[in-house]
Amino acid sequence: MQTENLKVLGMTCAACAKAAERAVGKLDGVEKVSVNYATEKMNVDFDGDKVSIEQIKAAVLKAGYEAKEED
Ligand code: 9UX
Repeated sequence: MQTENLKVLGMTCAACAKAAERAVGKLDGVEKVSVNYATEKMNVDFDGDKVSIEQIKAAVLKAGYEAKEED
């Protein structure tokens, strides 16, 4: 299991954070995801053998937001 912190751009309300969480949370291999609307941060625990950070970023983009690696 690995953990990553991403910056999420484009969220305009707290429900956006929940929508982004749902989009990432349904990916196979994602163990746990939480998005903080106020800080625009996503913390995601995932199995790198099943899902890549690129796939996670793509899921966020498809949901209407943009995730960036910056740590
Ligand atoms: Mo946050 Mo609402 O976008 O559609 S403004 S979920």
